[in-house]
Amino acid sequence: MLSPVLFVATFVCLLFAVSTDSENNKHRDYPRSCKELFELGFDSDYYVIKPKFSPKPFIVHCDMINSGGGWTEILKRSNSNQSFAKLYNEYVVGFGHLAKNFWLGLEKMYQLTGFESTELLFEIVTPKGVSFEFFYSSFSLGSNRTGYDVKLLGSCSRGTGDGFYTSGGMKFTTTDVDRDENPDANCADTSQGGWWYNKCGLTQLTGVYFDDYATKIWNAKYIDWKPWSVPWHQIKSVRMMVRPRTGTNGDVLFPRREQWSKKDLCPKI
Ligand SMILES: [Ca+2]
Repeated sequence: MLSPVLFVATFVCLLFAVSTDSENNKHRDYPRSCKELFELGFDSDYYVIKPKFSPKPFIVHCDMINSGGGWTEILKRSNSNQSFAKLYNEYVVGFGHLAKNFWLGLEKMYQLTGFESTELLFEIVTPKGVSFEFFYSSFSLGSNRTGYDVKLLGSCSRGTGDGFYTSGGMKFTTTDVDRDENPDANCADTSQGGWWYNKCGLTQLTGVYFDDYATKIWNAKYIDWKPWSVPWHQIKSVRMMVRPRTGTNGDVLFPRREQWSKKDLCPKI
C-alpha cells in the first residue's frame, strides 16, 4: 500500500495529465520509463511513468546517476521499518514507501520488463559500507498467468559473485503460493519473504532485515546474497533496478517532450 502522501502526489499528477490531455488528446501524457526521462536530461527524482502496455500510470523513483543512469527502482531496503512478510497478492500490487523500503509490485515489474529487452541491476552495500553492483545484460518477467516467472536472464557482469542466476526460469513463490522447485518445502516459509526461489537459491533480498546487521550471526531467515565466492552474506542496503536495453527503437515515443517540465511530472514526497 502506498503512503497517503504518495497517493496524493499521484492524484495531483493524474489531474494534471487529464487536464492537459483534453487539450492535446492525440498525444501521450507520460514517459514510458526512467530511461526516456534520462535521455531528456531529467535528474534523479520521483516521476509518474506509463510503460507502453501498462493500463494506467504509476509513480516510481528514477536513478539518473549510478551505472549510466536511466534506472527504475523496483526494490529498495535500508532498514527494518518495512516488513516483507507478505502474501502473494501483496507482492503482486506492491507495498512500502518509495523513499525508504518498498517492493514496486510484480504486475508493474512485468509491465516494465515483459515487453522489451531490459537490463537489471542489483546494488548491494555490505555491513562495512562496501558497495557492489551486479549487472545483468537482460531480464524479463512473465505475466501473472505464468507466475511472474523470470523468463529471461542474461549474463552477470560480476561472474562468480552472481547470486541471482538460480532464479532464472523460476516462478514467484510466497508463503501462500508455493511454486518453487523444492518438493519438500516452501522456500518462502523460512524468511516469510516472496522471491523467485529455486531449491531454494542463493539470494533472499526479501528476507528479514536486522538492524544490528554488523554483529548478528547469519541466519537463514535474514536478507542476504550468498554466492560462495563472496566473503559476506549480510546486507546493509540493497536496490534492484531495471531499464530498457535500447533507446526508443526508432519509435516516436515522446511527442510532447517539448511541453514537459519537471514540475508536471515530478511529485514531491
Ligand atoms: Ca515447494
